[in-house]
This record gives sequence, structure tokens and C-alpha cells, in this order.
Amino acid sequence: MRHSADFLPWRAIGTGAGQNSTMGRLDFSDLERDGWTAIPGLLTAGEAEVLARQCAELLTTVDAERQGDKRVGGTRRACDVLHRVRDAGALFDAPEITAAVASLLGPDTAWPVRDVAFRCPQPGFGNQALHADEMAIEHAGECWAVTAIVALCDFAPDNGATAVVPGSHHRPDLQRRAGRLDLGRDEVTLCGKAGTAFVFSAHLLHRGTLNRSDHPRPALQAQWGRRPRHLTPGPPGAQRG
Ligand SMILES: O=C(O)CCC(=O)C(=O)O
Repeated sequence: MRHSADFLPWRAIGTGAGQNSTMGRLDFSDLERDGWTAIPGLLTAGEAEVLARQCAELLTTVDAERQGDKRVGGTRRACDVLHRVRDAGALFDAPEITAAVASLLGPDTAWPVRDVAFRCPQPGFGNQALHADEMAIEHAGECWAVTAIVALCDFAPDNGATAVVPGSHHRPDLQRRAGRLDLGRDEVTLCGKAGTAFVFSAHLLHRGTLNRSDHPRPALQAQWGRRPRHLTPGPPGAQRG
């Protein structure tokens, strides 16, 4: 298995005076080819830790419990984070994220972020089967949804980081058989510092890996869908029937 540190998945080109230093001109050609990209530095380590604590606290009170929450067990989960944690929405409005999402879904067709969940495999847990978050594609090049996972701790090879199969977003044959595949050799583990966002096509095969460390592995997982074509804004002044 390879690790994402072996790659240079995200490149900011032409960053210069007067430009936001992390934005520059983004090159998402890797996102189209491999189906994923990493955007480091969206949060500082301290900010990531605070967010992880706020999300974990959602699971400590029965009063605040929602359907979809998992307060105990191997992989803790809190749903509907967008509405329960004040700063979560702003994180997913970061221009680097919206640019990556738009490059997969098309600039006019991305809905605002539709769901954010907290997922936190405890030591000894988190091992998932390969899956895609969206149905298999029917036509080459299409993308109907995008997923982002924001690491709220450092993602390392041994602590349950997400693994992806690069290029599988173009392979409906693999997407249809996802749960029955063993593509360990082709997987890349997404390693990065706390506060890194990993953005990928929701058709890309991926999985949470086993957390072999002594610490929980907190992360936020967000999803964007595609606006149906008849609701897509046209050029200024265009008549839509
Ligand atoms: O938390 C992860 O690393 C991946 C989670 C995931 O893919 C899922 O829950 O569908």
C-alpha cells in the first residue's frame, strides 16, 4: 500500500502578491485523473483539536442525541454536524474546497454542502470494506457527488486514515463490485496533518482503515450533490423553459 506523502497531490501555482497565499491558481488535473486531492492547512492543529472535542461532546448528552448518532462502540459517529457545531459550516465554505468540488461537479451544478458527519474510529476499529458513496457511473467522465474528509488529527499509515483506489471513479465495473474486491495493492492511504481536507469523487472506491494506534481518529465527512440541469442557472439574460 502506498501513502499520499509519496505524491504531490495538490499544487498551488502562481501564488503572488495580493493573492491569498493558499489559493493561488489551483490545478486540479490530479483530481480528474486520480479522483482525489489533498488540501492541507485548512485548520491549525489547535483548531482541529477544538472541533474534534466539540463533535465528541455532541455524543456525551442523551438530550442532544439524533437518529444516526453512535455514542458508544468501536466507531463513534455524530450526524448533522452542520447544524450542531457552529464553525463546521464555515470550514466547508473554504474557497479551496468549493473550487475542488466545483471542478468535479461543474461550476454551476454544485449544491451547497448537504451533509456533515463526525466519524471517530476508536483504537482497534474502523476497518471498512471498499465502497463508493454514490451509485456507479453510467457515462465516462460523469460525477454526481463529491465527498470531503477533514482530518481532525494527523492521518498516519497506522491510525485508521482513509484509503482510496486512485482512478476507480472512472471504473463502473469496479464500483458495482466494490464490496467483493480486494484492491489492497492499489490503495493509497491518505496521510496528512490535522486540518487537511481530502476531497474526492463520491464514485471513487475508498474505505476507513483499521486504527492500529492507541488514540481515536476523529474526522469530519461532508457530501455535495449535483443540482439537476433544469435548476442550473444559465448565462445572464438566458430564458429557461
Ligand atoms: O472515515 C473514513 O476514513 C472513511 C469513512 C467512510 O468512507 C464512510 O463512512 O463511508
